[in-house]
Amino acid sequence: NKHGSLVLWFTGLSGSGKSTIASKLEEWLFKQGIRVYALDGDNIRSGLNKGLSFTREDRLENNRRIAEVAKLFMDAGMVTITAFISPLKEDREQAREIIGKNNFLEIYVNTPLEICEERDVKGFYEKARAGEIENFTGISAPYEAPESPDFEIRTEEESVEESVERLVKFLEQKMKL
Ligand code: GGZ
Repeated sequence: NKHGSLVLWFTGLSGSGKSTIASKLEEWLFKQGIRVYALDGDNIRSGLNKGLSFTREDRLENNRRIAEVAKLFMDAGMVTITAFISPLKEDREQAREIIGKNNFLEIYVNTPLEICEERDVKGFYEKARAGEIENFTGISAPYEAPESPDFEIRTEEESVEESVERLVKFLEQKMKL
């Protein structure tokens, strides 16, 4: 792999910790002088993908556009991190195909639904249980866990710092940072 030609595709439930870990990793890489950019809901769903809902069809389209944008950043020489639920295998397979399997690493943030629901940082799970949010992943819409992710993080078992440290070691092997 050419240095930097890589997409780290995070997947996991809402509230699993994807964005937190992704942004800490981004910060670490940036401080090392590595060109890196992270895509997440804040810069994609609020802009380019404004208008897409959470139906199956729109999620697939959301993830398709994210993969295309990630590919552009990758082509521009950045280590590119994406942090979206990307709930179905179909979503991740589509991304892998767009980006190219040699440049795509699937990072599974494996936080069980019970824990995400217990934390309920944004109060979405409570609302989803009450029927106030439709198609909520884990409650009223499916999440298919990756079967063989390139890297797995269990947030109940380690801290954000530990996860990032382990990820960095993994990346060092993968891309000779
Ligand atoms: C799941 C939803 C929903 C529904 C709004 N289902 O915790 P958050 O707030 O910040 O992360 C969730 C985010 C998920 O958007 P993605 O683009 O990552 O999803 S996907 O890949 O499936 O397209 C949550 C918020 O949006 N949110 N409604 N119904 N998450």
